[in-house]
Amino acid sequence: MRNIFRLLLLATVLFSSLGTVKAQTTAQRLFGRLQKIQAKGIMFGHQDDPFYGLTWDYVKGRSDTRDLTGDYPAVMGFDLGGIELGDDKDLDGVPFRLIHDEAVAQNARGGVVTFSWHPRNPLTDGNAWDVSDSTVVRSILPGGVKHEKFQLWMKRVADFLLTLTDKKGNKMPIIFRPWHENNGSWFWWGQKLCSDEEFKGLWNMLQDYLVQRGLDNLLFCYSPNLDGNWTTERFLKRYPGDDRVAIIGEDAYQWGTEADFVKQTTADLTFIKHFAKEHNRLFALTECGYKNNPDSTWWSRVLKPILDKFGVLYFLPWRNYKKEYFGPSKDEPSGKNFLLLYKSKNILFSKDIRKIR
Ligand code: BMA
Repeated sequence: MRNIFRLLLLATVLFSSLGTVKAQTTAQRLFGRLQKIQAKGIMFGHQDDPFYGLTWDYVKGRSDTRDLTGDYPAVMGFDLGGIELGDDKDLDGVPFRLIHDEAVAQNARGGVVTFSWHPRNPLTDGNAWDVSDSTVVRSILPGGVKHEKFQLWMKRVADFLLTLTDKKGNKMPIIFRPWHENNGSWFWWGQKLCSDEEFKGLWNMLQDYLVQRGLDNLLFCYSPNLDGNWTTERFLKRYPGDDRVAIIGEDAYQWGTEADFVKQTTADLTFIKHFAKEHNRLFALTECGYKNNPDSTWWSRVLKPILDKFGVLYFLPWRNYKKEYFGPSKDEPSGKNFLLLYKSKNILFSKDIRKIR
């Protein structure tokens, strides 16, 4: 009798867990996969990696990361800035057709894809950095003068994201990272440009719209900028909520001294790691780098200890634009030093994660 009960119990547990697996969305599956990856190590990511590098532009299959290490980044970052206007190219001149193709290719090779969005200013028609007016967010929320206009902008984002499918036609998993660096005041959605309530309204309006368009493949990432002084109270003021955010990011560049960078990044990641653990979220260095890297030992001496100390999910140096590059390359002095990271067992590239499903 007891055995029958045990069997029944087992069957119920099995059945319900299978049911859960089946009901999982693409985004939830990605979350599970990322948890497994994080247990293995730290993914290297790079913005705009397959489009251009320090000495080349638009050579199919080429990548500064691959030229240097022999492998593609585990994570590739792309931007949607410009899609809202129906442009053919993003704000950095990359054709959306290519962004589509490379995002699909990265997914097909078992890599991870993340999208940010630097939309233009819907009120002034300036760019994302136009902070001349502090009523922009209000103007696009329900009842605002630009609400209708912004609906169209969101529609164009959704239309593009819906084209990103795997070869079976299923929507591919994407880490979506809107309204980044919102604790700074250099984007029209920044700290001094809207109230806490307006910011949350903005976040929710976009997220709800995309979900309602059937985009259940987006894992939302909330990524403020380097702060150095987070408190839970202040962080929660604009945090959209555990039901809305899967990954907490940190954009942390070394703009000033090495000591400041290490101190502030350490303080922030101490806070974020603790917060993420308590809230069962993942956390990552969603943007990072040292512009035109003047320190040929920066990767292994400055950044690597921080990565190791906190075990972030990934770190993503920004693009290798010739005038302003952040990622590694064989054509610049710190490239050799980056190879130490490549050779480290815990730093993961494309081939290291493709079998982790
Ligand atoms: C910034 C710079 C800009 C670029 C923007 C969006 O950090 O790299 O040149 O337009 O990111 O990629």
